[in-house]
Order: sequence, then structure tokens, then C-alpha cells
Amino acid sequence: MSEQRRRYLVTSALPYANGPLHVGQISGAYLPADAFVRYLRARGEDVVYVCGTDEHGVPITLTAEREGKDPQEVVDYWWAHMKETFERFGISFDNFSRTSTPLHAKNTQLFYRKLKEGGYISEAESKQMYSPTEGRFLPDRYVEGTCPVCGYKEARGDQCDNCGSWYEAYELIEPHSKVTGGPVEVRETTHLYLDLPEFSERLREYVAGQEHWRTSVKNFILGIIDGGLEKRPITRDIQWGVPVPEPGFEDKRFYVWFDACIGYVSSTMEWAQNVGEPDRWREYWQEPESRLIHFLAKDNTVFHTVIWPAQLMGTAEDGEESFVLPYDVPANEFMNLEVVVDGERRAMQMSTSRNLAVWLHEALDRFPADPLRFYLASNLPETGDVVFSWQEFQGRVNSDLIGNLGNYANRVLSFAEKYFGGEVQRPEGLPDDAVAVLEDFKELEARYETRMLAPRPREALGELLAMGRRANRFFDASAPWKTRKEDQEQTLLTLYTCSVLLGSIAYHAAPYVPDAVGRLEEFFDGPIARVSDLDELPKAYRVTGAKPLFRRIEDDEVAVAEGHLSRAVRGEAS
Ligand code: B3M
Ligand code: ZN
Repeated sequence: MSEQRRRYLVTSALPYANGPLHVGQISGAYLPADAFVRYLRARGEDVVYVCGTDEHGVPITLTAEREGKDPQEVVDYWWAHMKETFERFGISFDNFSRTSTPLHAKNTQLFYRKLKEGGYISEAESKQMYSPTEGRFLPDRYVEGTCPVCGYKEARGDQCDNCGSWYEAYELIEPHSKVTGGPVEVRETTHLYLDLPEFSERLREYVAGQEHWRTSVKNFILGIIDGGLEKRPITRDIQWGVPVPEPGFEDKRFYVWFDACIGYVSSTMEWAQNVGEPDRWREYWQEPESRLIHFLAKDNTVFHTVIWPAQLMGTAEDGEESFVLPYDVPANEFMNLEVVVDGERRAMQMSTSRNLAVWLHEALDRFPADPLRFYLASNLPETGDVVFSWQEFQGRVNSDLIGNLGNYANRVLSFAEKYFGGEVQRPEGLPDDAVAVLEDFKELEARYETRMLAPRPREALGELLAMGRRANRFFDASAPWKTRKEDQEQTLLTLYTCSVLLGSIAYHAAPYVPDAVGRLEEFFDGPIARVSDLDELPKAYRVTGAKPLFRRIEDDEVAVAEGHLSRAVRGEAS
């Protein structure tokens, strides 16, 4: 255990409640956070992990309009769907809330009032896109046009997906309505603004001081701050969202990105209420030693490293109630898909609208969570974009998860049961080769920990596989199947050492394949622990009724999964 318990509040980006989850989202913000959190919990740290659905804004109203439904109906359905899918996949949130709760509306309005008291809110007329045919102001997301910076043709109204720049929708070249395709015009409307320039100095100092941030993230954000921040409108001409507590704003709502990050606070408060200690959220949000860590995909970085910290800074100036600022914002890159088109394998961009995506709930209908988690973790977009491939899924699962880790567990467990009646007692002393493998393990455990805490769960997984290889090598070199005929004592030494290693492998595998480790614990009785944490080696390990932990992924299963993607590319319903 660590000498001193550290406190962490970990979040995963709040997914918009307007459609099913796909593996790209999972790799960006959920699986890495979950592995990290599971490891922290096992280390005895004080950690709360919260999330919830993002239920406001145009992504929701667009879906509702398209489906002819009420926005509330849409978010109710997808909140429940996502909650269930996350559970099936083993994402271990302490709380999964939603931003349509009354508590969250109250919090959003409170943040607003505090920012206003601090003098950070102003009112101004602005130009907004108006659709004469639809007779209404169009939110940025309803507008499309050519990016004023890079010339990308399908740029969104608020941000360019191609070059990442932000602008106002009226700066787009040839803007048109995304709903009707018709032209849009500029009209005046009044909005509330958050005075970001007021925070520039403090933001710069804050970001520059984050020694542990990924350099790419840090430089990107410093560039944005140095480029000059502008006041940002925080209200919209829209009917769906948190009401604005100002006269004259009855027909407007807060912009979804004004309330979204506040959702993390609301979810933590809800968690505190659920555990019967309603004030405990403060320990995580207001005590300076608490580490606030936001996992997300890179397109959400600016909101979490500029606007959100400004909201936090400006809300808490009366001293006592100051909020911590994000300690880390691990942003992941994107995931593309490998698709078989006319017999050729090609990497393609995911497209949720064309159904060209691997939907998590469907993947879980075909395969257990563990192998999916294992493959995704081995292929996280930690340092660059990655490609999801069903063929590679099969390869990694069959060779690394099963061939390396599962195989090791099987060999040790079945040998113990077959030749020792499942009783592996601690021998008198350990020979040099056993001491050596235990020492190697301590080193691998330290490397794993450094990488996991970085947080780089994909790299940590590489260390876990190295442990598996090292343990298998030890088993091979000791050849217990040979020694058992002539030297029972030597064989016991091997098996005992192998059991200690298995306890360590299971400990380090648990963040990735929690179900399998849970099953292992049913037939493997002995500490699931790091070798480095064993003050004294356990007296005995007991094995009863061991079964294989994983099943192989078959060719026909892969073919079926790939067929769905190929059909999506050809535009056929699947
Ligand atoms: N809902 C964007 C997204 O789902 C947005 C994240 C909010 S995090 C507070 O990618
Ligand atoms: Zn652009």
C-alpha cells in the first residue's frame, strides 16, 4: 500500500445522450479511466469516479427533431441505455448521473450567479444565424459552411473538425442550415458572456505550471491562451437546457458547454447524497490535496483546460469555497476502423450517421467484456490515432490474453490440482532462480505502476504481458512436469513460486479483465497481490475446481463482426 492515501476525483467525459456508445468513445474516455481507477482502488487510494449523460444542447435537439420526439424522451432512453451498456462493459463508476436533474440546474445557476458576482459576466448584442424559412435562430450546430481558417467544406458552426479552430458561426463562408440546406442570414440577438480574457494571466500560470501534463496538450493550450482569449457567449436561443435566471432571458437557455463540466460536480454531490454523507463531495472538489483528473478525447480538451478552469476560478473567490483545478486532463487521440471492402482491408473514419461504427452494446452481444476490454486497452490512442480491427482483436486475444496470461494461469492451476491435490504449501527456502524471478517481478511491477499512474494504461498493459512472459519462462525452465517424477520437493518449490507470480499477474490484470480475475478468486485461494507488497510470503495457496478463464475467439465470429462493417460501407442495412 502507499504510505499515505491520496485523494482522487476521476471523471470521464459526459457522453451526449443521443445514441449508442461506440468503441471509439470507450477508448478515448472510459476504459483508460476505469483501468486507472480500478488500480488506484486496489492500491488503497481514496478515489471517487463519476460520470453521467450530457443531456442538453443541440446534439440532443437535433436528434429529437430528426426522430420526431420530445428531447426528454430521447435523453431518458439513452441515459438508461448507456448506463446499462457501461455496466455490462464493467465501467465501475461510483455514480452515473445526468445533467437534466434539478440539482444540476440549481448548481449551474449557482455557478452563474457566483461568476456574475465576481464581475465576469456581461451582456451583449451579437450576430446569430437566423433561418428565415424555419423562422428561428439556428444554434451553431445547425449551421454548416466552409472553415474560415483552413477551408474545410463541412465545418461545424462552432468549431472546425478538420483544423480544430474556433470561430463564430457567422464567420463561416457560405453558411447554410444543416436541417433544410437553405441559406441562413445574420441577425442581432442578446446573450450573456463569460469574460475569459480576465482569466488569461491566471490560466497561463496554471497551465504553464502543470509539469506532468502531456507536452502536446500543454503546448496546444498555451498556444490558445497566448493567441488571445475572447469573451464567450454562455447562452443560446434555444428552448432545451438549463434556464437562465435573468429577466429577459426566459426564451434562452445556458449553452451546453456552460453546464456540462458542472455536471461532474453535480454527479459527485449526488454520489455523496447516495452514500448518506451529503457534504463529502467537498473533500474531492474543495480540499487542495485532492487530485481532479478528467479523461476525455482530444476534441474536448479546450473546454476542460481553458473554459472550465476559468469557471472554477471565477466561482470561488470568497476564499473558503475555492475549487481545485484539474490536476490532469489525459486527452486521447482518435480511433479509426478497419473495414473489409471488396476483399481489401482499409482503415476508415468512423461515421455514426452511416452506421459505420462498432457499437459497444452490439459487441457485448457477441463477446464477453473482458476480451473486448483487453483488446481496446492494448490499442488505446494514447500517443496517436489507432485503428480498431476485428482481426487484430482475435489475434491479440488468442495470443496475448489466452496464449500468454490465460495459459500461464491454466498451467499453474491444473498442475497444482493434478499433482498436489490443490495444496501448495510454502517451502522452507527458495532457490536462486525463484528469488531471481521474484526480483524481476518487483521491477516489472514498479514499471507497470509508473505507467499506470502516468496515466498510460496501454503502456502498463505492456508490462503486464512482460510479467506473463517472464512467468511462463520460469515455468518452462523449471519443467515441473519432469521434476515431479524424481524430485517432489523441487516441484513444490516451482509451483509455490509460480503461485506467487500468478497472484501478482492477477493483481495487475484486474484493471483490464476484472471478470476473469473475479472468477479466478473463486478457485484460487491465496493473495492477489504485488510481490513487492508481500511482507512475508504466504503459508499456502489452495486451488479447487479451476476452469479456463477465457475462450478463444473463432474465425467465424470475426467474419460476422466484419460483415456488419462491410455492409455499412456499402450502405446496406445490417
Ligand atoms: N458531451 C462532448 C462529447 O460527448 C461532450 C462532453 C462533455 S464533458 C463535460 O464528446
Ligand atoms: Zn478548419
